Amino acid sequence: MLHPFLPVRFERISAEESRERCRRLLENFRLRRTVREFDTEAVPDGLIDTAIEVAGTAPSGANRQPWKFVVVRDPEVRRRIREAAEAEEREFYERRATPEWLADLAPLGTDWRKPFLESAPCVIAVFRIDYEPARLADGTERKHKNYYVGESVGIAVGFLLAALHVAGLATLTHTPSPMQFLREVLGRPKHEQPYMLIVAGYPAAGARVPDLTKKRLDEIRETV
Ligand code: IYR
Repeated sequence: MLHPFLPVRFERISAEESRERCRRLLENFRLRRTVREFDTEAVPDGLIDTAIEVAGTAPSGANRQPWKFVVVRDPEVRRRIREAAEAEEREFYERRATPEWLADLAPLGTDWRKPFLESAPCVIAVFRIDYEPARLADGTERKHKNYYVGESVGIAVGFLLAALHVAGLATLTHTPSPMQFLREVLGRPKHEQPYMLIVAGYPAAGARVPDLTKKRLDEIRETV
């Protein structure tokens, strides 16, 4: 069934205003850094929910919105997530990672220790939903498939990181691998698969970040 259609709400701005807004956004986004040392200071009330609402505006395959954002506040649950993540990460750094992978990570100074999973004020576990369980009229279970789930959830997480940055928070994307334990620890149903952990808060006093550069425009853009 076709949706009712509405006139698009669209603000038309001048070319100069367009360029100016985009330049400002670039300047602001150049300041976004992945932070790995967080202060324990709480984030403002309501902010995380609004940022998740921003993420929820992302486009998705057939508008199926195949995501779930679990805000983890319970300190005991945080402790269990840290414990399980560090166990996997230890395996990764000490056994699973290839020498090339470890060499690529070496400049970032990361290791298996993930204290921020307990100490940062905010941890959001993002789940992808590849299908929704549904029930047919005769009571039998079926799976209602979602589309382009990786792309859709990636865009939503991008929106979330952008919202948290614009809101003045530092963020970290963390993908302990494998991360099935998140489903169990957070009691999520089995059609929700762990996608990523997002840590957010304020940098710890004296927090430092590696002196990274991004590729220049002429390295990432081709014109035909
Ligand atoms: N998941 C590990 C390792 C790691 C992998 C990549 I690729 C990074 O860009 C950073 C870390 C960890 O979180 O330490």
